[in-house]
Amino acid sequence: MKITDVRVIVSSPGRNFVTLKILTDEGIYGLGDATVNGREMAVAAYLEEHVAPCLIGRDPHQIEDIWQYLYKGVYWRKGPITMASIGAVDMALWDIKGKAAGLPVYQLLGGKSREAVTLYGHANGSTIEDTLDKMGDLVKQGFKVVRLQSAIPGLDGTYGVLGDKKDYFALQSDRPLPPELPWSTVKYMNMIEELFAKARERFGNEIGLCHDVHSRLTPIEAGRLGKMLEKYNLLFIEDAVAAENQESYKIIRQHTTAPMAIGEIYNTVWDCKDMIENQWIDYIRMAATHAGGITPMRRIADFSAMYHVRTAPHGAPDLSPICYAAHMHLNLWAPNFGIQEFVGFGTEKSNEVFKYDLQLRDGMVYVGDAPGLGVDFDEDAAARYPYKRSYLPVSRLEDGTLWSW
Ligand code: EZ4
Ligand code: CO
Repeated sequence: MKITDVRVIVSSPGRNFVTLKILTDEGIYGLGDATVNGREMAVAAYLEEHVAPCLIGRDPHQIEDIWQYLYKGVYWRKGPITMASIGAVDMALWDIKGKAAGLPVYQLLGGKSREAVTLYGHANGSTIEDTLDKMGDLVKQGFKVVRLQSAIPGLDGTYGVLGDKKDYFALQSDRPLPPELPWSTVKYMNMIEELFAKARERFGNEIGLCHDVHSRLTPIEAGRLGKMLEKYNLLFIEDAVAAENQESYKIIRQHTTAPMAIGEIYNTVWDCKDMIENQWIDYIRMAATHAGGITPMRRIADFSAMYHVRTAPHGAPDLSPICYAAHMHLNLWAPNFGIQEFVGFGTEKSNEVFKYDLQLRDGMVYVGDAPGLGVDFDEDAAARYPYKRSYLPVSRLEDGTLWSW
């Protein structure tokens, strides 16, 4: 089999997606997701100008060699643009191999370790009561784990809380530049315990709870947060601290037994190797798109398993359904799978473009038996939704200092 064409399609069915389609001389094609939110055209150019020409004529079955060629064979290793480009190629090649073999990708990885994939849903509210009402809706739908985020009194607009807006995309409205949102660690620390205390009061001790801090704290503040929330038994606290310095998590561990999760913006295992092998974290949250595809996600899962770290892949709406499907195959296989983030199966618009064979039942996803990744992409539908420049918000302290988003 030979690769005959490589197409890069940037579309915006609700939000921007960079989709890679690799075609072969046998009529089989594979799909990959290369979306890097806010920097979509950089990945598209990297793929079109620098990667596509190197793929034409190659045997798509040689997934490992092509991965090494695009990683080690390039002077510039790592980084989100490079790794998302490699990630899309890798996903598309696993898709092709599955279709050629007539098997879903989870079978190629080693088969099912479980019947379905457990999800956590998002409850984001403008008050604690509102957040808990939203949690109630998810519990009614059968979710066993819910992530809670609530607006902070005295701060206008808080991470995860979008008011009447559906997503960060809508938040930009007529100003196509990054929206700005305020942050105060003092105000946050003063309110956060009540959210989890009331959640346990109302929903009891069985339901799983998660929380995303979005890298707003220092290590010692995160230690204090962990201690404060320990008695509410969270499944994990996510991104308590940005960890360019991985030793930050050592400090957190010295102060709390609250489980820690991190990884959604990591590009290679080198970003989290110390945290994993020192057992400073409990869940690794990397995404197939941003970590360089299914091949390294599989390696990271195995490496993590040796250190009691479980997988909890990122599931934001800016990962396309192709990445989501890749996660579902990895999640069905990984012996140390923990949980999958879930914010819904796309929007009406994105569902015109992407077709997939996944069923949601009682807070779990059941994966169909279609060969490959089981996703299809309608190029004509995508053409109806052209790229639109967009950014995530930035966050600032109340005095204007730029803070972590
Ligand atoms: O920050 O959607 O865990 N999930 C998240 C998401 C992401 C945004 C951008 O990818 O942190 O809310
Ligand atoms: Co997150």
